[in-house]
Amino acid sequence: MEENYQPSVIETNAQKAWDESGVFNAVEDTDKEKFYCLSMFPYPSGKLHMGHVRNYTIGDVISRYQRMLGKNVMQPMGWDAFGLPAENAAMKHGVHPADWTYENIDYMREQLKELGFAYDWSREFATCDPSYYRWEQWFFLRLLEKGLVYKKTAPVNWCPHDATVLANEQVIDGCCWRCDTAVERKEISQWFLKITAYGDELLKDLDKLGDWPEQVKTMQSNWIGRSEGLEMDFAVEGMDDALRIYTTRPDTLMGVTYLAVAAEHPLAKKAVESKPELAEFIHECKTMESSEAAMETMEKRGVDSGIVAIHPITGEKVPVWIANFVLMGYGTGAVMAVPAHDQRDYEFATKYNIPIKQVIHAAKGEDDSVAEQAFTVKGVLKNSGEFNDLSSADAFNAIADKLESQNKGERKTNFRLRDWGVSRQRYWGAPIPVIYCDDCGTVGVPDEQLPVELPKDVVLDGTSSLATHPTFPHTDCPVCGKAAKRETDTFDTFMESSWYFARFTSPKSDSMLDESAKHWLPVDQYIGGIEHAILHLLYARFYNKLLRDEG
Ligand code: ANZ
Ligand code: ZN
Repeated sequence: MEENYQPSVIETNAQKAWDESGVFNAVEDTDKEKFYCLSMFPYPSGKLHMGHVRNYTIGDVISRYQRMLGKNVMQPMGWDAFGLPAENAAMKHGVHPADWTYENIDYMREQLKELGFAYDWSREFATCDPSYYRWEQWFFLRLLEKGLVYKKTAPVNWCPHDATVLANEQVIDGCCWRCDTAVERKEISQWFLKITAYGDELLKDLDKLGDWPEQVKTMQSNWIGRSEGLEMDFAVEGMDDALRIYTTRPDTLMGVTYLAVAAEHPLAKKAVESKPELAEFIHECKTMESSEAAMETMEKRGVDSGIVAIHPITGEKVPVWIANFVLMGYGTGAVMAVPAHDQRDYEFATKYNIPIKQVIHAAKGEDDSVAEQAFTVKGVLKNSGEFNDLSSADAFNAIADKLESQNKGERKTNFRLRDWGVSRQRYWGAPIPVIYCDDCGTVGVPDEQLPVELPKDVVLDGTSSLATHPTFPHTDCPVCGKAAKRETDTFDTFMESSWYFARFTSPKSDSMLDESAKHWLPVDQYIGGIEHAILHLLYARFYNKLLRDEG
């Protein structure tokens, strides 16, 4: 026996013995309570950093503790292996993204082994393995059949010089990272997953997550952002179609002094026909940053469209403005503006000299003046004719009932949550398994042709993608056999990380998941960073429900 502890000798020997005996390989055992301990799998960036060591040590300590309690512990490890850094490294060092990725995996696996973590390495996989992403493609096709995925145009960052789409990380101060050309917003057709169809359930089921940190549940709840309101129609002078708006405060209806529509709203396009000078403002809005953070702080601007709407109760004329603070992607892309009771509408009205009409007063005599700012809390109605003296809550119902009975509106629940855009115009990702045929339209790749493998022979110069590959886009239509085109977008890498937790239960299965999933799921303890509180954990919860509904 050595006098001093010699890690390189003792640990190497112990780790070799663990490896050979597979001591940490989890075997299903119905006599013991199972414990599935999962640490967020790493992106194989090159080498472990101390953040990894910290996170994985916590997971390993918990696993050890649970094992000592007599439980049958499963602690797997794998690699979140698709994504942009591999393409950047490929360009910088002239190595193929696949080679770069798998080399990094080999290196980092050794590091994790040297740290002595008790992983079940027999379950290891990388998400860039075709044997993994084929099931992601297969599952996407099931969702396509169910109508839970669809295509629509959405804006991307576009470099006109390189003629390429840029990821957000590739836009530096509004310019292309490669050539410094000003980046434009361009609308292209992309795939979406209908997460909004599960919005109610994702919100409600937060209550079932007893052990999740409150902070995470609150963040998810705010992100989902459920709101109950009313859609209502304002007739438009000289037009057949009414303008439909969405409001959460129908009680303020009698205080409306203007309407506002998004620059992309059809009515804005109509307005340009008779007022060409509006075109410039509309164009400016389109190139503007549309992130929510930017929306909050930017200067509120607008132009009077010249179009006049009719108030559904008083019959008064109400001007329609085009405003940069109205988002086309939320509600109906049009709002009724009540400057007395909404701060944004207030600032806008003050700036453009639009009247401010107060219709809500404080219930208990607090200061409810609108001389300097909007009065935004609920209260009692005044200046509202037949609705005077009702509380905001009662007025909501009275006004909703009245408009519903006249077919001028309907109650509507909205979510701040948007459908999940999963298309990426990048090379290093899982191909989206769809074929476009001139005669048959959009056709899913038949199951027996999966996986649609990512071709390896690409030249990576920062502008290339599957779309510029010499052969990949060309195929035959699976329905009629004529020449057809493949989809050349790849999946957002969150698609892989949304279900890897389940695949670890059946890593070698020749179906997406097998009976083992029933044994090991749910994950009993998940360990990772708070930066994943919303997107990753919300997508994973969504996928869990999708998997359930697919049986
Ligand atoms: C009139 C009103 C009066 C409003 C008032 C608020 C206060 P949440 O809770 O997030 O659903 N809105 C509706 N669609 C919009 C869009 N596409 N872009 C920007 N704003 C939009 O917010 C709903 C409220 O946000 C709606 O209720 C609408 O303004 C605005 F005293 O209508 B409100
Ligand atoms: Zn066809």
